Amino acid sequence: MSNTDPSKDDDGDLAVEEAKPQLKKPPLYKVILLNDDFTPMDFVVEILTEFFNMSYEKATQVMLQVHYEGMGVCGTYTKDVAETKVFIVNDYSRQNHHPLLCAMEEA
Ligand code: TYC
Repeated sequence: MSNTDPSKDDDGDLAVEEAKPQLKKPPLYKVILLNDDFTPMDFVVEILTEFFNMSYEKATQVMLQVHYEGMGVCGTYTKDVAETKVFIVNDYSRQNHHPLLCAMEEA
């Protein structure tokens, strides 16, 4: 009888099982904008075109989604890039005295 099960290997040698590859994709994060009653629509469109490389049309669509539905996704990034985008957008909004809130959540 042939013996192919390594755990029943009885020849006195050490049975070595091949390790599974440990290559996991890094988690991704959605960068989101939240609605408020005070930030001008034009400013939100500027944020989306300048910091998220959207066309004027796409930026207007996303801005209106945030305005009517409460939140919208600006893009999906690795953790470091998402954190940097959130920081830059919130910093730029405060510099311009707008309460616009940008945040991130795991995708
Ligand atoms: N609701 C704002 C207004 O009526 C516009 C707005 C849109 C604000 C998107 C924030 O993330 C936002 N001026």
